[in-house]
Amino acid sequence: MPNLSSANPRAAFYARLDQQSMAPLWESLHALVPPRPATEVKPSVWRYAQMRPYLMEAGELITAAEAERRVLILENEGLRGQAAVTQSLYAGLQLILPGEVAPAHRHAQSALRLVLEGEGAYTAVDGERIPMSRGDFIITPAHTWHDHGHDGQGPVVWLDGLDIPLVRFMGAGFAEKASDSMQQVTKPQGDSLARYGCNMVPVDYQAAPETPSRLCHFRYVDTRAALTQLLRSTPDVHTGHKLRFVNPATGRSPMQTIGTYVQALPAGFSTAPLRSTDSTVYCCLEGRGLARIGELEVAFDERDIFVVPSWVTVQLEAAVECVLFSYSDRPVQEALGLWKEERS
Ligand code: GTQ
Repeated sequence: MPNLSSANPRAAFYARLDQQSMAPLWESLHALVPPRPATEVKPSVWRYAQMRPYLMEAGELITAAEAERRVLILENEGLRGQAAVTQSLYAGLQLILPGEVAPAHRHAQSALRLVLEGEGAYTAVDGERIPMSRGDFIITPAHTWHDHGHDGQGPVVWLDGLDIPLVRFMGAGFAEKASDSMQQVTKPQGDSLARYGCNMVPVDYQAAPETPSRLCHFRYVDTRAALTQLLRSTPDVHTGHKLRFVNPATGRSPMQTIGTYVQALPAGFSTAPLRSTDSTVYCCLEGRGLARIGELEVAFDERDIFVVPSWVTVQLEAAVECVLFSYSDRPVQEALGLWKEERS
């Protein structure tokens, strides 16, 4: 046996440090404090036409009740095994079939649903059933009771976006199942939209800045009407016509941990290069085009989902008029003074 300690005194020292659960910073300093964001997230795309048959197969193998949530997770190839689509966020496709119930539960994780296919399903949030139509964006804020059901015809599919990796990182997750699988309906349909979603709030309502949104339903009819109007004006060079969703009572993100956005791009429009520190998940709601994500060129079509990693330059080209929904951890980064963007 060579005498390790005299041949390589540092290696021997490192081995002894390892025994003490310690490590020398100087071997990893530049990886730990990189000159620019060095994310493991890979630019990636999931095509709806390719995913849909798997989802329908899942529908034959397990019921929503048995699964609790019948979801296929979209895993970033740089983060396999972590149920993560970016470092901080999760994405999945959820299927519910007529007559099914995904039973009521609540958790610390915030969730968004973006309805991609079908009609007649609902998400019940804190006693109010929110009907799901294609393109609708629905949130279940942290700790709110929610179940999903379907009284209509045909499969309903939506994109789930949650802050599962972030909450896991923080070690802050709690979850609880309700004793009844369906919540008691305590409010008429449309109640929260009327109270909080029409440029008004109840007369004595005061929302603290961190209060989760009481408006949980952002209807595509309303979103699309706004975008249709914006499409008559000049688009921003870098973002086209891009809006962020807000809790109307505070002007802040409807969820503290997930920022949500929608943008319209006129036919033939190309955005100028942009990069930002928030890895972002995009879902094409209308149209088709090309996303240049760093070196990668991703053709996208309706319902396709793609990821732009932190600090990788993105350019979007609309072959026809496009509407893109997106979500990221930007509100978290902003709250912590970390968010940066560069427009070229
Ligand atoms: O619908 O409550 O995709 O709790 C993952 C975890 C959906 C949900 C997911 C969840 C849900």
